[in-house]
Amino acid sequence: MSENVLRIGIGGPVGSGKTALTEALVPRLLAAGRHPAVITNDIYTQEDAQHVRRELAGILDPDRVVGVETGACPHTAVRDDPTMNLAAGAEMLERHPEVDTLLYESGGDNLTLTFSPSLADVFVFVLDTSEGEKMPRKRGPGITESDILVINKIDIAQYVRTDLGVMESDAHRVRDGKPVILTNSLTGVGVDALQDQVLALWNARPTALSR
Ligand SMILES: Nc1nc2c(ncn2[C@@H]2O[C@H](COP(=O)(O)OP(=O)(O)OP(=O)(O)O)[C@@H](O)[C@H]2O)c(=O)[nH]1
Ligand SMILES: [Mg+2]
Repeated sequence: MSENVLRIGIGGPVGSGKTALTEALVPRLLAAGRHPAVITNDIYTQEDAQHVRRELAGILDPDRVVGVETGACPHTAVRDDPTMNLAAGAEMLERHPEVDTLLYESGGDNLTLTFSPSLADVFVFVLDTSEGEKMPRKRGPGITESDILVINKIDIAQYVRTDLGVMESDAHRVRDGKPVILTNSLTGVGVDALQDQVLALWNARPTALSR
């Protein structure tokens, strides 16, 4: 895999908004002059890949969206043995050599999920406000160690009695200064900031020249 292909891993609990965030990021990446492709993971179906193709119709070539059916525990496929996902990424780049950004969405999973560094350069973990304001305090490697923690669905915090201020400050506390970004994936609030942060981390990576 070329060192010049940015691979973004998007993980997090079931339903937190990983697909919605992916769909919000792609048009922004295109506007920034990048050439993205999307690889979704679901255990038994192509549900998320179909959603992305539908949602991005006319924006992203449907052939640049692939669904990996993991058939088993979804975090295994992005953490312990990412072979299927590495192969899906390699096939995508073979079919579309212009692609310079791969977005990997993991299957929804629990707090133990992480991305293998062999699969993702930037690991984004997505929580949402409806999971409760206690989530950052529950920790887990996605929350504490991901490159960027997203707190999504900020628009509904008020309806589920989540104090966003508490959730955000707890998130900062457990992450020792690593970035935390608040988003509404459906309206795009916070998604520009997320893209900026992803690209800043990517641009600051050690390259072959500096190693
Ligand atoms: N109000 C609100 N709803 C959201 C937001 N982001 C996503 N949703 C909704 O939340 C539901 C789940 O979103 P998805 O993007 O499918 O979540 P996911 O994390 O990809 O789900 P899995 O892949 O099944 O784990 C959908 O009905 C979305 O429309 C948000 O920021 N605000
Ligand atoms: Mg999804």
